[in-house]
Amino acid sequence: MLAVLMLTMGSLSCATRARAEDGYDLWLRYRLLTPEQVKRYRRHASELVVDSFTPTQIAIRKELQRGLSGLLGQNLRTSDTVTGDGAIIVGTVSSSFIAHLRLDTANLGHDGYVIRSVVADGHTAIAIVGNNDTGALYGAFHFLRLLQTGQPIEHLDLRESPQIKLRVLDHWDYLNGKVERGYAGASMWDWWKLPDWRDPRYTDYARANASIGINGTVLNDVTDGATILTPFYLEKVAALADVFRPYGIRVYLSIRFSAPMEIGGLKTADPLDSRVQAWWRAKADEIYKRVPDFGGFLVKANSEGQPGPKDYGRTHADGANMLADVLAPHGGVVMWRAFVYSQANPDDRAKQAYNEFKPLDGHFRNNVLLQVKNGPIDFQPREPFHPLFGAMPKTALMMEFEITKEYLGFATHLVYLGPLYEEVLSSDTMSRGKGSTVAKVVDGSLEGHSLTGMAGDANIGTDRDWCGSDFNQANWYVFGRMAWDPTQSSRALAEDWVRMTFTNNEAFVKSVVAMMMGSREAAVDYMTPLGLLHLMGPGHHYGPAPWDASESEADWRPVYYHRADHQGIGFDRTRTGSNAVAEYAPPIATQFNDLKQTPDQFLLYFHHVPWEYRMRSGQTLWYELVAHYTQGVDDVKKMRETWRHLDGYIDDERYQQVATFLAIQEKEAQWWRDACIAYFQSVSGLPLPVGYAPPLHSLRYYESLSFLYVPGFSSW
Ligand code: GCW
Repeated sequence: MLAVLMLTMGSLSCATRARAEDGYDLWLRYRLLTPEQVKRYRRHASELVVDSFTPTQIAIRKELQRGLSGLLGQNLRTSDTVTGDGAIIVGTVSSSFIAHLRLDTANLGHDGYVIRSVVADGHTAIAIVGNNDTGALYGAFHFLRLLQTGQPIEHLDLRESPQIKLRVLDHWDYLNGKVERGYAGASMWDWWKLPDWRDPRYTDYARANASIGINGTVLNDVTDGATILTPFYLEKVAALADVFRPYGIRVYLSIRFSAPMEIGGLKTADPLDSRVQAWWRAKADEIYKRVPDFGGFLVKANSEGQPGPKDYGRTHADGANMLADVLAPHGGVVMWRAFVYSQANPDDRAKQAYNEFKPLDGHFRNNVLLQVKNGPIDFQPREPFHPLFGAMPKTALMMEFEITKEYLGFATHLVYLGPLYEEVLSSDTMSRGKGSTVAKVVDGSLEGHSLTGMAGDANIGTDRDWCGSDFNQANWYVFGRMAWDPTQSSRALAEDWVRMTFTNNEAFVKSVVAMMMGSREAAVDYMTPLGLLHLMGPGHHYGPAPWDASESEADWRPVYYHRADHQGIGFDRTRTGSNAVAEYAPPIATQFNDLKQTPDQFLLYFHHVPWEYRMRSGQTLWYELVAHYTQGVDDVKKMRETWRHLDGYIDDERYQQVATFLAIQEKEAQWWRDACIAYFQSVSGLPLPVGYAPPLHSLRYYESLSFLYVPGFSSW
């Protein structure tokens, strides 16, 4: 009888555990560690010593208690003095209790922290000391991470401070609940029930962000309109800000430049008009009354149909500065987007943002950040770094990465973006000689800026797993960690994430990290190899459509970008072409201008190349193109194979979903390869290289596919 009961209990607890593994806990799972680890760590985690009761300190306590009780299976007692060996002491440099430990906390930096093994009142202890409360919170999460990833904690001497000041998620969420380019359900913000109902999910969102150092959130889409600035909504915004504040997260809003007309009854939004200025001043005052630590505004102006200062013959600087002036007295900033191009302008789209903004260098107020996408076009699987990095030394440039996989397979494709971020950040702009990396522009060290920032367009929604898939969580994670320190290795961050999200099992970690690290290159290969880009379906951006010319605007059409004809393929951006190369520092311009020196990965971005051109490999371009497309599909097959061997290492639910998503990815990779090869072959007129399988279907079949209600497309 007892045996039966135990069996039932066993399977029950198994079932409960399995049910809980729905991805909701992200990388903060805090599941019980192995018995050896528990034994090793428990000696250093017997009590929690705290001496302050600010909301952030309370959050720290809760997190440590939650984390340590989960990981070590024991509840921590809390006290205000050290009573024995193994205390964890948490506080800030300003606490007298901490001062007593005499730690070196000089120059810790805003939000920095130390984690040190110390002797306190004759007992061994670990001190987690922040420069301020938020720093202590970051330190607490770091400490938990050490345990989660199985690190030794016997002799700790860690010191960290963020290299970038504003580490921000941009939500492309509309007040109607939709998320532009969102593949993880609806908007998390339940505007209708706010401000009264504060979904506990908001707190978990804040915890997750704080655990990776994110300290800002833009709540609404850059094209959301002006309604968010009405009192009805500002009250709701204030409620969210209250939830996030203890976690060191400030709220920002996207604003519409024409708001004074839309909700203010004015006839103009001209930034030099005194009534317009007064309207914005009053609006800013009103916001700060409700949200004293409000971060500021994000603005998409004169871009893709949005209103802006140019409607009144003013410059982007006029517009940004007007807003900056009303925010400055409150300590707010303007994040002004450089994603600007105009269909009326026949010039190469890749050049337009540079042409528009470079002359404005030195014209922006010092609380303006110019938010520049990582590449000159639009978050494609691969682009060279944006030429504005390094070209505007007198302006604070912040990086904008896309975390949501608009162009990289939506929710289902496993594409780890760490290598993409790392590739861009480590690119050398050469603007001040060798070593002038994009990371150094963004962290302010190259040009001496103290206002610095990195934004990520979020991939978060109401899906139980937040991001639409387990592996998409890694992209949120790696964004936050890289925004903290843009020189980190995406491999090391992938490893942390795998350990925290799945298991510390070495075989599993090794295989999965390798799979993640290769996944972005695989996607580049099966979608847009050799410097191609923008080959996706119109509007919704789902699937391949290199033939498509249906979009109303030339530079929304794939044919604009690949320029394939009977002779060759690629966009000539050399000095004899559009001369986009000239926007890079001279050594880079010279390199990209020369077909022979251009790396294969950017070849067709900078050059129009004959199909029969001999590549470095000795093969023709046509051969290489087919080979890359095929390689991409083969890589996904290998990813599936890797995953097949990992059955049993983790819970069944997450395992099965990943397995199924990989199957979808393989199907869609094959589709991308076949559709692109079928199309390019119809243009090149060349036979398929020997040994390469023909597309599964005819070109006409691929061209006939059309899709309704694709997720993430706001125009349905
Ligand atoms: O990548 C494109 C997207 C748009 C987006 C725009 C932008 C917010 O397709 O959906 O709009 O960029 O960044 O402004």
